[in-house]
Amino acid sequence: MHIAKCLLGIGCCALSGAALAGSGFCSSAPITITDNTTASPYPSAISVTGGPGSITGVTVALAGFTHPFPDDVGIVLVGPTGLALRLQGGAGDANSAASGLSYTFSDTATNTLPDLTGWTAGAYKPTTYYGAENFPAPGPGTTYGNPGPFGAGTATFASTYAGTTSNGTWNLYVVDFAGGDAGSLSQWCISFTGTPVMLQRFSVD
Ligand SMILES: [Ca+2]
Repeated sequence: MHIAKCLLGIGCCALSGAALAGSGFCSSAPITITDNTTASPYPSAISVTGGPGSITGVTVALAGFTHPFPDDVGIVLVGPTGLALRLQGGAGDANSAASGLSYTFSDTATNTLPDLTGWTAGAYKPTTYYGAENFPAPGPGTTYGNPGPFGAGTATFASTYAGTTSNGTWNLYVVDFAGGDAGSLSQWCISFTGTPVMLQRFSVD
């Protein structure tokens, strides 16, 4: 019964906390998107323990995205093994101001972020309209997976992270690449699907 209880999310799951596959891990502090430079903190880090040892899927949720000109904003995710994926770049344009917007990046989303208009809450594929933008140290520079449509990129969460571990530090690097306006993010969260290897911790009584 011990294992069964854990799978049902009751009883002994207090031992594992956020250990079950598919659960989310969230940042503890907001991100200030400073005009024309790196955000603060840079990176924003989430420490994952007890997550899947072999990832099949990743979802990143952003909460409270606020920026008067979202086109400025670039976001790259770097996993525990150093693998980097561009999540956002060049989306939105003039008259596309975002205020407290929450949305999610997922390989299974139908839509990409729009290039020239604002967007609403919902799920989007990682999207960049710019390439070769530099995320300065300790960021990954210009070495990150390109999800496109820039340069016909095809990188996804799966192509970047499948088979790697979720456990360790996940870093979100946010840069504002153009002068004139700034913004903020209230929080970001990351969740996984994969092999829930932590079940091996549970004993059968
Ligand atoms: Ca700016």
